[in-house]
This record gives sequence, C-alpha cells and structure tokens, in this order.
Amino acid sequence: MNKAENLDATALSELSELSDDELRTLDAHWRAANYLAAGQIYLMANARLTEPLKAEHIKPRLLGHWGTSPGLNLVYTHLNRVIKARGLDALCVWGPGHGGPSVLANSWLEGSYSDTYPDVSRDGAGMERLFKQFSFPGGVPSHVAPETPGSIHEGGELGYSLAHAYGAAFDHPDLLVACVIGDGEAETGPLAAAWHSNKFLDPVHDGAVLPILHLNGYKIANPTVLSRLPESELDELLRGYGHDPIHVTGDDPLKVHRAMAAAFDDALDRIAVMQQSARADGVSERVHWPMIVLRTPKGWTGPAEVDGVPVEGTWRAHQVPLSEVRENPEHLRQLEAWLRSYHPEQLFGPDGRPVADVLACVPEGTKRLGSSPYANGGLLVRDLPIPSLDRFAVPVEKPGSTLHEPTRVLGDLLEQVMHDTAASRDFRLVGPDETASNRLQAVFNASGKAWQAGFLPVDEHLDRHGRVMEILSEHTCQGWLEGYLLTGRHGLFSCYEAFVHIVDSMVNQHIKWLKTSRELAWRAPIASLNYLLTSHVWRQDHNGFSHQDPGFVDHVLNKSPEVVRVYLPPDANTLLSVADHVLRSRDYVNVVVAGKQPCFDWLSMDQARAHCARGAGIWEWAGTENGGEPDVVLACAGDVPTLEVLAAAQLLRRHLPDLAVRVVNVVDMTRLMPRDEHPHGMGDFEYDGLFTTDRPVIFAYHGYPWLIHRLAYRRTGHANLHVRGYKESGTTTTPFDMVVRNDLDRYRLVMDVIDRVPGLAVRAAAVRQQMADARTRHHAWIREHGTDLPEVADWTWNA
Ligand SMILES: Cc1ncc(C[n+]2csc(CCOP(=O)(O)OP(=O)(O)O)c2C)c(N)n1
Ligand SMILES: [Mg+2]
Repeated sequence: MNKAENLDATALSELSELSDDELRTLDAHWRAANYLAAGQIYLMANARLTEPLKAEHIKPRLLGHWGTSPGLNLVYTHLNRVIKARGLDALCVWGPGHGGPSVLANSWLEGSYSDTYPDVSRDGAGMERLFKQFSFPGGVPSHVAPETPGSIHEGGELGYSLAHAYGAAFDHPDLLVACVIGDGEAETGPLAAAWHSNKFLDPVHDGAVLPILHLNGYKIANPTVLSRLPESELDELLRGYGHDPIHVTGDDPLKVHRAMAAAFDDALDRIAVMQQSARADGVSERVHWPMIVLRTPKGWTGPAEVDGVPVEGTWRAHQVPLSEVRENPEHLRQLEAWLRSYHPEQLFGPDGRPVADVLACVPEGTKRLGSSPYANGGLLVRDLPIPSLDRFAVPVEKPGSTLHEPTRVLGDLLEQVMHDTAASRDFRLVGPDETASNRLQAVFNASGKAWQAGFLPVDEHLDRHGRVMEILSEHTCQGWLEGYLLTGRHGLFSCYEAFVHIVDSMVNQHIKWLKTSRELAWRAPIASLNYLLTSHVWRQDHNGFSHQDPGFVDHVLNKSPEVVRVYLPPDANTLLSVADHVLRSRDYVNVVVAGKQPCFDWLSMDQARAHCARGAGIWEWAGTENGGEPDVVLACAGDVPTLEVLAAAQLLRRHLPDLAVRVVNVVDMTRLMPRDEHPHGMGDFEYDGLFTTDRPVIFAYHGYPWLIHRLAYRRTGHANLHVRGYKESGTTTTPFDMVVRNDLDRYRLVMDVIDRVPGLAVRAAAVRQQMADARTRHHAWIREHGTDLPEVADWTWNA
C-alpha cells in the first residue's frame, strides 16, 4: 500500500509537509475563490461588500451552480501550488463544468482572465465587472465555456471529461492533465468507459492524467451512487479500473488543505517515478496510475440551513442555495453573513486587488492554468505533412472500367501521413475496432495500435507506442479525438456509418464549442474533427437492418453552417481529394461518407480535384445533352447512388437515345444549400443553371431523401425535384437488392424519368415495362441464386 492510501484528512494531513505559512496562504486563496464564486452568482454591485448588502445589489435572476464550486476551488488552489512548486505544465479538465463561477474566479485571481479580457481588470472595478457579467445578458455563460481561459472542456453535457483529459495527454509527454470528475458525472456511460483510457496511455510518449473523483455526495436532486458505496467497494472498483486511489476526506478546511497537499504530492511523486522508469529505465509493465478521491461537502462553506432545512452538504446546495434574496430579508441577511464569512476585507486590498497571501500559490505566465497554450491548441498546431495525392491516385483511363476500394486507397495516404508524423507525433487515427474492417490497415505499416494491457502471440499490430487508437466505445474515441484536437493536434475518426450516431450528442457539443471559439479572437483555429463514415448503409447487406442508418449527415447538417461540412466522394480519387482538403482544414467538423467495397473509378486525379473544388458539377461524359438543353437531370450523391445513376443513364442511352440527359454529381452536400445559409451554398443562378428551373430532376441520394428536399426547398425548380434514397427498407440481402428495396436502383430511376418527362409516358411505355420486368426478374433471381443478376453484377460503363 502506498503511503497516502486510504487515510482520511486527519491522518493524511499529518503526512503533509506544508508550513503553517503555506497553509494560511492556500486557505486565503481558496477563500478568495469561494467569495468570488458566490459573488458572481449573486451580486451586480457592491462586489467587495464595502457597504451593507441591499436588495438592489442582487441580480434580478439568480443563475449559477454553487454546490460544486468550493470543491473545484480547492482543486484549483492545490493545482496552483504543485504547478508552482514543481514547475509543471498542467491543464485541468473541469468535469462539473456547471461550476463556471469557480473557474472564472480562479482565472481572475491568477490574472489570466484580465490578460484575456483587459476590461475585467484584476482590481475593484474588474471585480464588479466579473460579478455582473456572470450569467447576465451580454455577459458570460454560467458554465465553463470556450470563453473561459484555460478550458478545453465545456462540461455542460456531463460525461466527457475523462476522455477529453486523455486526448489532451496523448503525445504531450511533459503535460499533466488533472481531471475533476463529478460523482454524478461518473454515472454516465461515456465516463464509465473512459476509465479504460489508462490502458492506452503510453508513459513514454504521453503525459499523465490525474483523475480527481469529487464525491460531494449529490447530483441535482439525488445522492450519487459512488458516494454511497462502502469505501472498500469503491476502492475495488477504482483499482479494477487500473487506478490507485488516494482518499482525501473531510470538512475541516485546514485539515483538508493539508491532506490535499499530501495527496497531490504523493500522486505526482508516483507519476514522476512511473514516467522515469518507463522513459529512462525502459520498464514496460503496465502501471496503476494514482488518482485522488476527494470527499468534501456539496456547497461547502455555504449556508448550512435555509428556511429550516439543511443545505450545505446536501443536494439542495447544487445551484443557488438562497433563492429569494431580493424579496426575503432573512435570505439577504444570510447571504451577507455567508459572504462576509470569507472576510473579503482581508483577501482584497483597498484597490480591490487580491493581497499577496492570496496570490502566493499562483504560478506565473503560461504556467497558469488559464494561460496554458495547451488549452488554446491552435497556438501549438502545425500543418500536417500531406504528401502529393498523385502518388496514391488510381489511374483512370476510361471512367467506370476499373474498380478500387476507396478507403483502401485512402489507407495508403494515411499510412504516409502516419509515417511522416512519426517524430512529431501529432496525428492519430481513432475508431471503435474497425480500422482494418474499414480497409485502412495500411496505416499499421507506419504505426501500431496503442495498447498497454496484456499481449498474446495471436495479437497483431498492438504496440505500446502506437498512434492508431481502437476501443469499442465510440464515446471514448470521440472524446479522445476532441481532447487531442483541442490541444493542437490532428486526427481522423473512422466509424461504421450507422453506429456513429452513438456520438450524436457529443458532436453537438463539439460543434457548439467550435462555433463559439471562432468568435473569440484569442482562440487560435484548431484542426478540424474529421469523420470517415464507411461500411455504409448500401453495403451493410451482410450485417442487415441494424447496421443500416445514413442519418448522421442529417443530424450534422442541422448544426452551425459555419462549422459543418459533409462530403460524399463517389470514388477513390475523389475520396483522396476530399481527405486532403479536410485534413488541412481548421475549425470544422467534416463528415466524409465513403465506401470500402470495390467501387468504379470515375474520375482521374486531376478530374477529381476539379470536381471536388466545384463540390457539384456536370459529368458531361456521362450525359447525352450534346450542347442542347437537358430533358431531364439525373443527379447523384454518394458512391452507390452514383453507380445507379450511371447505370440508369446507360439504359436511357440504349432505350431512349433521343432523350437529352444531364448527369450531375454532388460531392459537397452543402453546395445544395442557399448561399446565405451556408458559406459553400450555391447562388440561385448557378443552381438553376445546373439543375434547371423547369426540367425534372431525379436525384439519387445516399441517405434519407428528405434531406435533399430540405436543402433545396427554396429553389425555383424544387417542385420538379424527385429524390430517391434510403427509406428504412433493409435486411440481410444482396447489394443490389438494397437499392431495389429502396427504389434507388437503375431500373426504378429509368421509370422515374419516364414518369416525369412530359410525353414519355406513352412513347416509352414499353421501356418502362421492361424496367419493371427487370425488377421482377431480380426479385426471383436473388431468391434462387443468392447473388445479383449477372447484368448487374458484371455491369461496366460502356458509353
Ligand atoms: C448528460 C447530462 N445529463 C444531465 C445533466 C443535468 N445536470 C447538470 S448538473 C447535474 C448533476 C451533476 O452532479 P455531479 O456530477 O455530482 O456534479 P456536482 O455538481 O455534484 O459537482 C445534472 C444531472 C447534464 N448537465 N448532462
Ligand atoms: Mg456531485
């Protein structure tokens, strides 16, 4: 047993080497932070209580979370101490991000707030501003947010702190990432999975993560599970997760300070030893990393009782402990007594500046948590070395005559990127166990898969120092990548299309973060979050219905247009071009949907570059316009719809040679949006030219058809737009049956043309009948042979 394990605050504090002086100054800092946190929640004037508190000093709407704040303040104070004493580069991820008042208070105390926002100076006037702006119209959010200096984690939606912390620590060997985890947050699925991140942390190349589980006992209205376990059971759980818990328990501030200091010292000493043995002595055994279990009262030092019921140390302390301060004189009196209990007159000088004792523990410059460049990753990010695409392009002599697996081709490019970042270690590929399944396995030639748990001879590509990350938790993948990007690196998340929905909510939060960050001049742009969605709906014929869901695109396209981009490259070379673009981009969430199955090569590399730059364009070689106006537009987006549209175009050439057909392919979905709704949106003149204002447009789309209508509803020709796509008709069947079931197949598309082009209904009735017959033949054939019709399976472009 290590020296500080399983001791309460009284026992641990005896181990602490804090001098009385240090203890006094730490407590002064903590009290100042508590005062400032409470002040932000309540006061819009009289910030330093230089006069008796009156109702008009109180904000009309009381918004904020007090309960978590004293605990966060304690952690901030003690992190300051160890950062300063040890010269650490540190970040802290504040899981209970609703404790915005705490992180703002500490940032103001250390001066990083005023450095970032000079109008909120570190003096009396600045304190007034700090208080008034909090949760106030035109001010700052109640939660930790992009606006908060030093933060990479909003913490509004709980559950992602630990995964973010690990993402920040990967490939930052000199960084300590502390991570406060709320005991409520610890009940979430994403947080529970993220404990296993320590099996992926390489002590040689990665920094350290120090989890601090904050057992304040309560959530909003309930006790927390972990706080009500016997301590031995909690310890077994945490040890099972691969941690050695160090307990700090108490409610006597001075004893807790001593215990906290001892716990931090113990944890950091052990981390230093573990890093030293891995780095200098080459020890490769997996280690149990220390963590702190902090058990202090919720709303500690706040009102003990309000209106005759206990508040401090209960769930009632979660938000605003005294809620009627303006109306209820007793609440006003209690608030004043509470605020004065911190003795603000001792903590702030006559000019309102924090006194020397309060600032004694505060580190300087970029060592301050609120000024760390690691928390403003755009300051650290360097361009990714992306090789020339021509080396990886597939040769295309003639469209539709050769086949390649697009993601495999991309894998070769990623291998090179992985190889070229071997020294800089600033690129990672994450995914839930599907890198090889998604045909990206070439990357393993350049890097193995990160792994610190047991090894067996049967394993392949596991590597203690690998930069490919596979864990069967989409949440953890997402959280790691977000943390990695937010601290200045690059990456790609490859995922089955249907199951990426698991992180719908996480990506919402990341998009919100990016949208706000883009509006803050001091936040430097970071690398985009790139998704490669493969094993997509049309080729989940083998896994069946559960694996068929193309809706992530719909989800993402609801979000801030300045942040989101969606690409559906139709072949290998267009995928390369899109990948090149997204890997270079900044501050976006890019969704790329591409197949892993053999797919026809349509465009040479140069054509692919030009087509992707346009985002949507006419494939003249595929159509039969011959310089005239088209009778019909066949539009497509996605690899399988593109194949069906080209096959339909070929059938039309054969059966209706006089029909003028235009083939349009869309790679960048946001091109379909109006120009004033998305930066990539097409102006009406261009759109009308491409799709016509009055001809039928048969649009074969990869996902749910409504999306295309939604994007195009304002266009003149919308009434002529007829979209085919996935309509939840799926099962385990043949690839072509998937498109037949959803009426996206070539035969159905030809029937759609005949039905919609004026005059064809009668003239082409026989052709229509042949198409319907082909579908009937298909139906019988697959049931007898289990494979697609030879005319489908052996199809090639043959114009
Ligand atoms: C995913 C999610 N679900 C619900 C909420 C609503 N919520 C906000 S704070 C909170 C309780 C958090 O308790 P805990 O993690 O223990 O933090 P504490 O305030 O006690 O430090 C809840 C349920 C949320 N923010 N995120
Ligand atoms: Mg709690």
